[in-house]
Amino acid sequence: MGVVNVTPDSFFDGGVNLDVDAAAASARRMLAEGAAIVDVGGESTRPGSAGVPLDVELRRVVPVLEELQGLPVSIDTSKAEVARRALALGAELVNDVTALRGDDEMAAVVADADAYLCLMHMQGEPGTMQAAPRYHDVVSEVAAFLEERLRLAVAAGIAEGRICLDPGIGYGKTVEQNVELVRRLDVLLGLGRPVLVGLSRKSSLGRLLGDPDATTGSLAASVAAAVAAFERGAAILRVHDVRETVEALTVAEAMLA
Ligand code: HH2
Repeated sequence: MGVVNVTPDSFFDGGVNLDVDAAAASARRMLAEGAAIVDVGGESTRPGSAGVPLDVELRRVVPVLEELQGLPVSIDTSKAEVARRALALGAELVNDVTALRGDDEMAAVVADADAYLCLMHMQGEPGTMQAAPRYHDVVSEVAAFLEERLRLAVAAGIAEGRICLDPGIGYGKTVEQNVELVRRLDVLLGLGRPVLVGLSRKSSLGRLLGDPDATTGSLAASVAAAVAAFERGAAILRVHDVRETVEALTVAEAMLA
């Protein structure tokens, strides 16, 4: 899954794809480089972010989605109206980082469209989530949360076979907790759904390399993280650097499968 943020402030590609033509070109390039789908988003949820109003998010993503009609697209949003418009324009998957907690109408929008859905774990809210992440056992708590959200989604009429689960790397978690979630990914796989992991360029990678103030991670660190998550069973890797990740995963798959 290639990342296309139509935002001025995303933590890694902020501003790069704010222009419609640039965003569409990035998406097409990622698909040509081997991405199975591109994840278009109009709101940053990086630590400390405040969110954007509906009209701003729509203004950012709708023209890009219009350009990408006919191509495999995912919409990264927690707003039902954004999801509705995106699905009408051909998006296939709704990537909701709030796991249906952000908008009461989201479940019905996904169910009515028979769309794919990604449910992600987050402790707290983007504005404050990194202040003091707290868990008794991060892996079992994330698994319990995702199991509960999966049940709720299915009860709302979304086909279980259309749902994937995501531990939410960096969303209210320390570096150690993020590492633990990947190391013990088998627990999440035990829920019986494909698991999506997004480690690409995240600050935890820079911090693992020894910079306690890192806000991003390097390309090499991101590729290593994708391979590690793949080896632990992740089915979908959400990445900014598609070509390099596809190359690494192709070799890893040949040797690890
Ligand atoms: N991470 C980001 C955004 N959306 N969605 C899922 N399912 N999983 C993730 O790990 C995930 C996500 C953050 O990355 P990015 O989109 O590059 O940054 P920003 O939120 O600043 O736009």
